[in-house]
This record gives sequence, C-alpha cells and structure tokens, in this order.
Amino acid sequence: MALALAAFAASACATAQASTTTQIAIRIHYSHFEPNRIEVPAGVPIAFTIVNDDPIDHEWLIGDEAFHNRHRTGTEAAHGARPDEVSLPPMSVRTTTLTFAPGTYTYICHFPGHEAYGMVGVLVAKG
Ligand SMILES: [Cu+2]
Repeated sequence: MALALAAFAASACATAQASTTTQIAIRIHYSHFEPNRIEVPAGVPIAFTIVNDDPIDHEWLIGDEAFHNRHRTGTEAAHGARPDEVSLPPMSVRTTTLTFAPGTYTYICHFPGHEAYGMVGVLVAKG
C-alpha cells in the first residue's frame, strides 16, 4: 500500500503541469502515516485525502520546523480552520488542499506521545 502510494506520488510529479491538481492519499493506521514520505511538485495545488482508520483521535499538521515547535508546546486541542492543520476523529476522512514552496516539510501528529511513537512523515516539494 505504501509503495503503491509512493509510486503514484512520483508519477503525479512528472505529469503535474500548470493548474493540474495533484491528488495524494494518506492513511493513518496503528498510529502511523502511510506513506510516511511523499514527493510533490512545488507551486501547484496538492489535494490531500487523509483517512483515519484508527479508533482514536489523530491530527495531521504539516509545516516547517518552526511550525512544529509551536505545536509541540501548543494547547489547541482541535484544528480545522487552517488547511495545514487537520483534526481527524476516529474512523474519519478529511480533505485539505495546500500549495507548497520548494522545500522539505514534515507532517506530524502532536497528540501526546504520538510523534515519539512514529507519527511523522516527510513531504518534499520539488520546484
Ligand atoms: Cu496521532
């Protein structure tokens, strides 16, 4: 599953031109993100569909190191108003669309203990 998604992301990278929206599917299962590494083209909208298959709450927050440092010490229990902060109740599906500048970003669940358990992924936006 993770391999297939990674291959899809790679092929989408080659075909995404101009206004094409790239679709990325992320599954949360046993408190891990699948896939945990994604490459996307920079400068075009990336539409994420995130599926929480677990019976517990998770969140999907994507950004740079400064962004995550804020969230590690943050007190917000729920997200939803910002496209880079997605709250995922048990067995839920959420969609969000983001456009990235070239660079490397991480997506992390900042619920207590989840990052340490391995709820971390890397997204590389190639310009
Ligand atoms: Cu989590």
